[in-house]
Amino acid sequence: MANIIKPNLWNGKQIKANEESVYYSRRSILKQMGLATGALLASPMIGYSKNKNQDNNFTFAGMEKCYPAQRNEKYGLDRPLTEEYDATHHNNFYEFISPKDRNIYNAYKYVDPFDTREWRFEVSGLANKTGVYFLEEMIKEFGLEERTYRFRCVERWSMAVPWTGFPLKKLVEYFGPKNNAKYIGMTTYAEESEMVGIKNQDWYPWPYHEGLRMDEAMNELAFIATGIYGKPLPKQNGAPMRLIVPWKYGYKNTKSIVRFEFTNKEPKTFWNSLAPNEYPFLSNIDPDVPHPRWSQKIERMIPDGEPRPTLKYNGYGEFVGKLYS
Ligand SMILES: Nc1nc2c(c(=O)[nH]1)N[C@H]1C(S)=C(S)[C@@H](COP(=O)(O)O)O[C@H]1N2
Ligand SMILES: [Mo]
Repeated sequence: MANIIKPNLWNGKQIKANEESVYYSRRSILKQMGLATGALLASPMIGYSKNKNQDNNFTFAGMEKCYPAQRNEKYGLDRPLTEEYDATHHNNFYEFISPKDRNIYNAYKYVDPFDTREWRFEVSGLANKTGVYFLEEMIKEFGLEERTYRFRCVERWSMAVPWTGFPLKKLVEYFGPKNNAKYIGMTTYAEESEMVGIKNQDWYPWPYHEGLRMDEAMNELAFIATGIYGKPLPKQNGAPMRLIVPWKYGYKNTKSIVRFEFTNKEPKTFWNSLAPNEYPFLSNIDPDVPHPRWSQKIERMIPDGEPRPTLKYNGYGEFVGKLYS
């Protein structure tokens, strides 16, 4: 809990791990530490203050030159792209559900307080490199490409969008999982003063958390998106970095990631802990495996609800089928 070292972006990749308190929710960090009260919060560990009067979006010098990134044509679509407006104004992001709004998909209306500047994330567990890292460094290290993927929510709505980002494989290899690392867990930012849904829905097991098997994370399709439609991600789509695994149901696609944890045990997941029989760990898209409360044979494209037959692995069997044989 000692001093915060103001990080120097280009001088050494790693900064003090105790800076994690800067981006974890006060609550969750206290929970992790087993503390009941906020006594510690007066300490300098939250001294890295952000000026709330500025534009609070993730950015860095030169970021505009990264977008739009070149499209990787290997990943084509069988349908037209969803309109940008629809993909960015119909979102599932429980951290931004307002009790005053009857439409739970209106996250875009509530994201302004979400501060994504100088985004950093923690890497922990069974890896050669651990600590706190800046997203800016990762973008510069890995470069960016664009991919068009289909996307399918378990509730049956679907879309087709161009994501910008880098393969998750690059990130995994950069941190170097140890031989006994069999899974990677991912955790979303959680700060109740910035996220109306956390403040008002305290029965959920915040922060949002998900995970993949290591062989899934290393599959060429698994992608960390930093952008959409040739621009940086809007907050409601999971700015500034989120997972995209297009052969799995939407809830596996963790938004606004602040931690990757390499483990030898299957990570617990947010929806699985709420309804284990409805949201299994793998959650691969499959028309022949109904959700306990509805069929998965058909999906409906936003915004008009045009029906399409659901495809096994969302049509990505040639890439991921071998993982499950
Ligand atoms: N942190 C977090 N990540 C999340 C969610 C969420 O509520 N919180 N919702 C998931 C679900 S159910 C879906 S369908 C997708 C929606 O992504 P989109 O809003 O970019 O379309 O995000 C997923 N990632
Ligand atoms: Mo979803």
